[in-house]
Amino acid sequence: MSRLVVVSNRVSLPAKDGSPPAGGLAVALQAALEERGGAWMGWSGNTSALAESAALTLQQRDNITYALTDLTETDVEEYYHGFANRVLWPLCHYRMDLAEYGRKEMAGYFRVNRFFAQRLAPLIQPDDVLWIHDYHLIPLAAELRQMGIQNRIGFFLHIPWPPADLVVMMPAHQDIVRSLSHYDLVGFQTDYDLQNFVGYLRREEIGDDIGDGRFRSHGRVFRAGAYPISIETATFADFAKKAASNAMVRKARQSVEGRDLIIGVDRLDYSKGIIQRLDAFERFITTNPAYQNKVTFLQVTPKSRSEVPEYEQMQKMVAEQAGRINGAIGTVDWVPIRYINRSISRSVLAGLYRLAAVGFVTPLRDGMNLVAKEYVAAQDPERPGVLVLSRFAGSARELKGAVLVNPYDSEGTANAVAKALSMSVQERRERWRSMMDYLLDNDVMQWCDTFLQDLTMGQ
Ligand code: GDG
Repeated sequence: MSRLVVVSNRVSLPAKDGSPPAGGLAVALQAALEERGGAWMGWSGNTSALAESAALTLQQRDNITYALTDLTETDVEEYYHGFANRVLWPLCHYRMDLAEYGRKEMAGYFRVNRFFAQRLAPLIQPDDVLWIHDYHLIPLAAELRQMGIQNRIGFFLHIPWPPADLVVMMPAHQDIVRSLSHYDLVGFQTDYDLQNFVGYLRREEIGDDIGDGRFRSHGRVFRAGAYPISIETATFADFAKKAASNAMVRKARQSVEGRDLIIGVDRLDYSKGIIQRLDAFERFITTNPAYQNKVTFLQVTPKSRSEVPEYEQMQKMVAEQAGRINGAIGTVDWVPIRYINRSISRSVLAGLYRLAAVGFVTPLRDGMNLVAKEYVAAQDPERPGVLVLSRFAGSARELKGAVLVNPYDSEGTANAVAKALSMSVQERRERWRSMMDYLLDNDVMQWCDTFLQDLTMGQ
């Protein structure tokens, strides 16, 4: 079996005490690395004045080398905050209105990818299989190819790939798509993303579908497919069951006693539709007054990317919105919305999912959305809650037992919450069982194996 070399913007270093990493992706990639041996390279998260000349920091844990690089402040500003998070992220989430394209940032993005390639190349052995992750590193294969690296290289995009009409609005779109043709396998979250990508090749007349998931573009033949990412379903289900005895979860249960809990969990990001969700919740209460003092909506929203102005502004908007709604519909003995603006432990999170009658997952656009899958896995099979899920999350393509909503339709979303809360236990069980069976068969290990199998196919 070939060694595996993973590259992602950030690296998940294993805990010193040997405990498993938090989050399914890190667990799956670490398991794949342990099985095959290899390396995981990425940015350390640190800035350094010397990054250009500094060597990689290597940490060896059994058969895996963790290789970390610092970046200069300019690199972080241009590559990470600039092009990745202020151009590619908004564009791929259909928010070109928020994109701030600049040539300096684009040059920084390609420069840092070249820098990654230069650092990575000496670690690569002839038979290694490389797996590059996400929108920060799209040009990495092209840079490696230029340096003579001929290994199998796969790429997985964790965020959506938008329709051609949107992609062409980004001035650098040709360079970005040309870069993708240097991979052997390009993985998207859903068939919709794949269709959008194929539509772009056709529309720009730069690629042909030559059948069997293979494409010819820019003089290269590569494969592209949909590989919906997942979670460690069985482990998470077990974790959630055990979390019921967690002291914090017990306290939470006491504090909502007699009320149904509705839970929302998202990084603070405009793609997650938090403002629209709060509106829909307010509408649900005002149109269903019988639920006054009968529900608690808990929104857990750890801060993310606070240095990007849109995110700082959003933080204020969400806090103000939650405060306004609580002021408008709350009573002396009832706070309708509880808003937590920091990260909580994975165990408490799992316990809260299980406690909640409704998982309220309504992104305006999301590559997959693992919260939806975690919510399902965490449920009590006897008394499962109901997932209210945006049709614009990649996970809506798979989780057929969810109540699907359009988050731009506040009334429709409010009605869906009412429907979820009044659903019979039998219907809840049926809906949950179908989703849980699907997630047990399609967990993150299976995702990882399928991608790597396809990447090495015909090698
Ligand atoms: C990107 C794509 C795609 C959240 N709050 C806390 C916490 N979380 C954990 C959740 C979940 C993860 O963070 C969020 O994953 P999502 O998939 O929902 O969203 P993104 O971060 O935007 O991820 C997305 C994903 O990549 C994978 O491909 O699904 O579409 O945007 O695991 O549980 N965890 C803890 N405390 C919190 O407060 N411990």
